[in-house]
Amino acid sequence: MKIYINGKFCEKENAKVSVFDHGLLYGDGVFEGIRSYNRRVFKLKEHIDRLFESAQSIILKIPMSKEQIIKATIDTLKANKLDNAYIRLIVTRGEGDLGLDVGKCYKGATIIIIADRIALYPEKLYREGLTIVTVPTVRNLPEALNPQIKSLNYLNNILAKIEASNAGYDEAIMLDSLGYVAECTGDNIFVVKDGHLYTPPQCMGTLRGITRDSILEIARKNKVGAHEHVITRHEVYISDECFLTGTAAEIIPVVKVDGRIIGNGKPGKLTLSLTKKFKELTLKDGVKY
Ligand code: PXG
Repeated sequence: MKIYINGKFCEKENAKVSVFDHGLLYGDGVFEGIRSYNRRVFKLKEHIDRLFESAQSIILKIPMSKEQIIKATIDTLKANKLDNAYIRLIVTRGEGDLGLDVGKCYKGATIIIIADRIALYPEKLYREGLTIVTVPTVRNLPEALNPQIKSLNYLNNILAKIEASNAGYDEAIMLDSLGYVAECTGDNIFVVKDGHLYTPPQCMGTLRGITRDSILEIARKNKVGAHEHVITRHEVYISDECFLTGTAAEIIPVVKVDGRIIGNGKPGKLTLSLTKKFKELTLKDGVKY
């Protein structure tokens, strides 16, 4: 496996960054998770735009243009001869002295691109559906660390994931500080009620997921009512269908929430038809390499 680090490719065993990198010391940096299907990178522009927005928000200068990052991503896919891949793009504040002052990172940002395969959940869960549980850890407050920033500090989500696992569930529902449903630990959440689709708006605790936006677009194109609306736990419990979306997870059905069976306890009809349409889109859309 060839890993891209600051303009050079190295083998996995040699792909190392300094212990003084502020990405490690402080979680100071940003990232994207991107997928390619059949030699096409899905929503590449959207991911690169979001990477630069995350960087802008934390005043991190990426020492490459968007076009250069896109080329480096494609080069990494080609170097690894991967037709279908999960791409992890990481930009850290870089190597520096100890201390929070970003001025100590005298070498500039570290840019890493990994292209590999990924299976976020076992295959069985895509067929049978996930069980999810509301956890005590609430999603980061936007006025503290805005969830729109895909920062290298994922402790908020990791704690929620641990709580879900400890409770014997596959995934966690994280609430925002007002008690509304925000998202899961690495996925957005959707519910279906009376043929309409609902997902939380991007304010408060919800990342504006790129898969989420694709699903909203597919639904609207197919004349399904698709709404970005605050959702309470009650509305999840009484939904006809529920599913999660994310680049890594793609679309995965949910069949049990906080002990309540959703619908008939099986992946829902609209969930399955949106999954099919999403798969079709991934095969014909995207930047060819
Ligand atoms: N919410 C959060 C908190 C995420 O991190 C999503 C939703 C889905 O967004 P997209 O744009 O992918 O549809 C994410 C996605 C990884 C990794 O290790 C990345 C994510 C989730 C889980 C793992 O690269 N990000």
